[in-house]
Amino acid sequence: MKIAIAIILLVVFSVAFHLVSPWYLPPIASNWQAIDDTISLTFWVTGIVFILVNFFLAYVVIKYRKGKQERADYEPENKRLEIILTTITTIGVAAMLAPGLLVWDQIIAAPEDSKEIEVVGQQWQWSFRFPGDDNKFGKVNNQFITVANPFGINPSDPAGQDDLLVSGNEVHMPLEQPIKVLLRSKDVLHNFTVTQFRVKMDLVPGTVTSIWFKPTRLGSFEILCEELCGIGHFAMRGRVVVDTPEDYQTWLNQQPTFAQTQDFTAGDPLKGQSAYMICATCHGQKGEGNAAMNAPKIAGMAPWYVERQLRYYQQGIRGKHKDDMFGQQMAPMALTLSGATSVDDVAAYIKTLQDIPVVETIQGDTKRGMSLYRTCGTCHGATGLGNQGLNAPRLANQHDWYLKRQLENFKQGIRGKHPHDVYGVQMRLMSRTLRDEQSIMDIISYINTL
Ligand code: HEC
Ligand code: HEC
Ligand SMILES: [Cu+2]
Repeated sequence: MKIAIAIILLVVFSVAFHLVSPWYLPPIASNWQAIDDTISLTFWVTGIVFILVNFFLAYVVIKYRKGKQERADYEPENKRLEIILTTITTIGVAAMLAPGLLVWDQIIAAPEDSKEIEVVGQQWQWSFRFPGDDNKFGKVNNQFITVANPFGINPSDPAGQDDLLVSGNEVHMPLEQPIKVLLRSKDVLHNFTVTQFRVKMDLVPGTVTSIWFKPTRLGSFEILCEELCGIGHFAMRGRVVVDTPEDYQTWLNQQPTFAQTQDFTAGDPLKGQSAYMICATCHGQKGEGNAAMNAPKIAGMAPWYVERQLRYYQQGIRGKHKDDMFGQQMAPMALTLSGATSVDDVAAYIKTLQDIPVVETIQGDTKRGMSLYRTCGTCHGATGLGNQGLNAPRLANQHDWYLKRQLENFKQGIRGKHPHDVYGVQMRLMSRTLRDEQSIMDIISYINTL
């Protein structure tokens, strides 16, 4: 009797839980209602079977309760029962799977008028390529991948010159336009998932996979990598912003073509030198940093990182948070660089500054820090020299009080929380792996040795 009651309660609780559970699909934002329908259908079929079979079991347990001495009949063959059960099961399974085949048929056939967008995955970020005016993607090959050509576009293919390149985890798409995404991986298996679009497809190194959808709702949706692709896997997130066609076109027009990214003219250090005068009041004549002014060392910093931070400060992506006391001092300074090339110029000047050793102020358990740093090294480099390909700046030979503050700021969401801070967000997620103050001290004491 107890068992029968337990089975009935199990069914009642399971059904009730399913009805009130908040963990259900988020509201759909694409044409794939058919996916939701097949999921519901599966729930209905398996749910009905679950309820019937368990109630039947409970019924049998109650009805045929007998004393301890009774023995059950042994009846291994029952042709009639077997035919009935096999037929019902077959119908149930077919009802569950056949509609899925019809949906799959639609999934693999992108409509004629789809726009193609290439999505490139790498440990642990997303980038995107549009075919440009000629509507044709340039040929790519991993052998062409360099820091200056991260997509690996063949420089001698004319079709590639006008390809529009979007690096930095956020892509825009027009509303009500069928999109076919071509998926390519530079290193290991990844998986492109946008829950609200109900799409999910692997990126396989060495081949191009694809999936299509039509965004049906304006908004900003998270791209997740749903393939365990290494230590930073959970930080491999991006965004799709669904725009009106006009907003989309405006955004697209701002993206650089491949030819433009190759036509990179470095800033002019001479012009940068005069702009640097004002920076020197806090960061020092030689860029050595100044603890009294809370200003980090900038000598030895890579131009790409300096440029990005200065633009972040200018655009209010960094240094805007109300608790970011020190960032708020820096932000107006970035705005003094107002000319079209001033940011590049000052970064070029900073590049000419000799690196100077810093003085340690933080003590911790260096050995523990070393094992904690292993994760960090996958992006920032084993010796902390930074990695442009992964957008991770140099950490070695930076003032330790500055590093500590940044880690705390990331942890508290003072830095890296702005919706457009696509690089900071990765670091914000990573900073959470440092549980407490002691871990921060230990890791920094190890970085001091690099
Ligand atoms: C009023 C003092 C002050 C002046 C002047 C100033 N900065 Fe800063 N700067 C700071 C402070 C403080 C920070 C650290 C902010 C933080 O802790 O988040 C900073 C941070 C930076 C960073 C980010 C470093 C990193 O590792 O992320 C860069 C790059 C930078 N400054 C460049 C410049 C340049 C270029 C100029 C001149 C145009 C300049 N700063 C002028 C105070 C100043
Ligand atoms: C997934 C790659 C990745 C990993 C792993 C990673 N970081 Fe970062 N880190 C970044 C990126 C990208 C930035 C630059 C963010 C920006 O541009 O605002 C950054 C910035 C930083 C900064 C700020 C530097 C400055 O000059 O302002 C510090 C400090 C830092 N990371 C420390 C660490 C530590 C410590 C770990 C290990 C717990 C770690 N990072 C792990 C990607 C990573
Ligand atoms: Cu991944």
